Amino acid sequence: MPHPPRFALPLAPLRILALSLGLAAPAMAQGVAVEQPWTRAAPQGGVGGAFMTLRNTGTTEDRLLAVTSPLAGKVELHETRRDGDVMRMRPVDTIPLPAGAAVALAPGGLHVMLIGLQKPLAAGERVPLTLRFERAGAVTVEAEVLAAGARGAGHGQGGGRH
Ligand SMILES: [Cu+2]
Repeated sequence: MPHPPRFALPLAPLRILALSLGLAAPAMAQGVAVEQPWTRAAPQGGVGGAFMTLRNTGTTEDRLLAVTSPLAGKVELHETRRDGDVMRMRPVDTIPLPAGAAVALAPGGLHVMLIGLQKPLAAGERVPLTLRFERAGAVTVEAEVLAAGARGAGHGQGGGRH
C-alpha cells in the first residue's frame, strides 16, 4: 500500500530550503569569500563574462591570480576601460584584494572572461569556476547562468528563482 500523500509533502519545502542555502552560502577559504558568482547564457564556442564579489575578510592583502573552468578552453582576468567613446576589455595579470575590501567583478568593470565554451550555457545551469588566490589558495564555486543580457544576480533578476 502506497504512503499517504501527507508523508511526501514535507519533502518539497525542504528541498527548496536546501537550494536557497546553497545559493546564499558564499564559498570561503582562509579569509576570502566569493559571493554570488554568475554568468550569462552563451553558445558553444562563444565567450562570456563571469561576475561575482570577492571579499577579503582577512587582515592581509591577497590577490586573485587565475581562474579555471572545465567548461572553458581558456579563462582570463579582464578589466574594462573607456577608450574614447568605446569600452574596451583587456587582460590583467591579477586582481588585488586589499585587506577588508570587497572587490566587485561586474559588467562594465573587472570580470572573469570565459573563452572557448565547451558547451552552450543555458539559463539555470551552473558553471564550475576554480579561483586561485595568492594566499587563500584555490576556491571552487558554481556560477549561476542567467539569461543573455542579464545585468546582475541581485533580487528580481534571473528568471523567477527568487
Ligand atoms: Cu572580457
